[in-house]
Amino acid sequence: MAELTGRRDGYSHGKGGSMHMFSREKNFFGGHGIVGAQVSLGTGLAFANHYRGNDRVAVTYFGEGASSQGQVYESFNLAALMKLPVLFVIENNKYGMGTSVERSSASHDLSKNGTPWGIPGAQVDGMDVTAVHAAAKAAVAHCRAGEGPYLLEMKTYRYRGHSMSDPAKYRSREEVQKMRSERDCIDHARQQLADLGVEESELKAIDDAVKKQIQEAADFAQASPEPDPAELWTDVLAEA
Ligand SMILES: Cc1ncc(C[n+]2csc(CCOP(=O)(O)OP(=O)(O)O)c2C)c(N)n1
Ligand SMILES: [Mg+2]
Repeated sequence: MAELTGRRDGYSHGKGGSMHMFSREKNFFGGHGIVGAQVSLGTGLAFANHYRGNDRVAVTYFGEGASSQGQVYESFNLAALMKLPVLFVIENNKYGMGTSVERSSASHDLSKNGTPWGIPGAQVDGMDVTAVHAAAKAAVAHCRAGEGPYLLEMKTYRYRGHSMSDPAKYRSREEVQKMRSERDCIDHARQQLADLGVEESELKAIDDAVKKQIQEAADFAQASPEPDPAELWTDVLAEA
């Protein structure tokens, strides 16, 4: 939250914003302002893990819009060629910033986009947390066993535009409302827990704890000062 609001206590000291949420300590290597570029970075991280001989798997997330970018396929080639431990996750929420996947991609089953390189893939109901967990577990096991990359296409949805500059005119209000009322992933998880016998009061306690955590993060961010102008050029370039 501090990074999002450009504060000194943010992960990148408030100078990166949403595109540079980065925590070396948590092995979280952030997003990227260039759509699709995080896929090659994630593949590079997988190469580092492969080279070091550890058992880590790099997970790289990208949208269905990003999935048509050229460097995604350069990354697929290298990952398959070198059998790198990388899990590619396409978050197919049906829309990019200006148009639908049907209008922007000639491929209609994105889980098969790695086929020319022999990268196995699966489509997953991304609105069902248990389905996501099961698919991710199997895919990570594949990567960790030295079998090379794996591709998961998570079928999901986003209720808002990509950003404030996306008026989301590519779909109807009714479509959004229908997804919200019939397919919401949190409502679905709540129902799954209720079916397992979890009490309403326990669900409310989870909700309250989450709200408290978010409020604390927002308060922390707002209490943090903005970066000192003297910091403008620090942490921008690493001399090797
Ligand atoms: C190379 C490049 N082209 C265009 C943009 C502008 N842009 C930012 S996000 C976005 C749409 C991305 O769509 P998708 O990958 O489906 O992501 P979603 O917002 O749906 O998660 C575009 C075109 C960019 N940041 N980088
Ligand atoms: Mg999208």
